Amino acid sequence: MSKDQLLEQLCDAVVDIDDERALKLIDEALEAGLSPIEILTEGLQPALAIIGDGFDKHTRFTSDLVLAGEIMTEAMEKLRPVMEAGATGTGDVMVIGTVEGDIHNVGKRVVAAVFTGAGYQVIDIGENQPASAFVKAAQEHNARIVGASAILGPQKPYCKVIHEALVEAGIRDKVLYIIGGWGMTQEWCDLVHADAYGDTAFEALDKVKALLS
Ligand code: B12
Repeated sequence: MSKDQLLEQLCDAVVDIDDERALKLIDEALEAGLSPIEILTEGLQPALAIIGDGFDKHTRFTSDLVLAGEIMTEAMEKLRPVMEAGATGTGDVMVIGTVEGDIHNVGKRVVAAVFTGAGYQVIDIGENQPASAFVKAAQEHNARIVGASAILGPQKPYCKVIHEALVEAGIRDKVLYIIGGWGMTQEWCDLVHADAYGDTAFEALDKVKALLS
C-alpha cells in the first residue's frame, strides 16, 4: 500500500471508530517508514476534524468523541516512544497541563511528546488543572517553559488566570508561557498575556526555540 493509501485508510478507520483497524494501520505505517508526525497530522487529525464537524452538525454524538479520544489515547501509546527516541536533552524543563474545566488531553500529550523528542524535560501535570498546580509544578521543577492547553472555547480565558498566578508567585518573568488548543489565535494569546501560542506542537517548538535563543 502507498503512503497516501495508508494514511487515507487510517483516517477512514478512525472516522468509522474501528480501533482495531486503526491501530493495525499505525503499525503498518510505522513499519513502512512513515514518521509519527505524518501519521498524526495526515492520518489521525483529519479524522478527528471530521468527527468534530459531525458533532457540530449533530450527525455525531458525544459517544463518538469519547471513542475517538480512546483511539487517540491508544495511538499515542504507540507513537510517543517513537517520537521520544533519540532525545538528547537541552536541560530545560517544560511544565504542561490542560486548564481547569477542560479534560481534553490528546493535544497536550502530542506537545509533550514533541518537546520531549526535542530534548526538553517535560512534566505533564494532567488535565483539568487549576492555576495553582501550574505554579507549584513550575516552582518545584524550576521550569523554563510553562504550557497551557485550552481546547474548549469557554476555558480559553482561564489561560489569563494562569498568567496572573505566575505573576503573583513572582516567576512570570522567569518562564516562557505558551498556550495552545483548538481554535487558539494570536488575539487570545495577547488577551491572556501569553508569550506565544502554537497551532501545532511543531509550530510551538519553533517559536520556543526562537524565543529562547
Ligand atoms: C476527542 C474529543 C473529545 C474527547 C477527549 C478525549 C481525550 N482523551 O482528550 C471527550 C469525549 C472527552 C471530549 C469531550 C468534550 N468535547 Co471534545 N472533542 C474531541 C475532538 C473530536 C478531538 C480532540 C483531539 O484530541 N484532537 C487532536 C489533537 C492532537 O489536536 P488538538 O487538541 O487541537 O491539539 C493540537 C493543537 O491544538 C496544539 N495544542 C494543544 N494543546 C496545546 C498546548 C500548548 C501549550 C501548545 C503550544 C499547543 C497545543 O497542538 C496539538 C498538536 O498539534 C475535538 C474535535 C477536533 N477537531 O479537535 C472535539 C472538541 C474539541 N470537543 C468539543 C466539545 C464541545 C466537547 C464537550 C463540551 C462535548 C460535550 N457536550 O460534552 C466535552 C467537554 C469535556 C470537557 N470538560 O473538557 C468541541 C469544542 C468546541 C469549542 N469551541 O469549545 C470540539 C472542537 C468538537 C466540535 N467541533 O464541536 N471531546
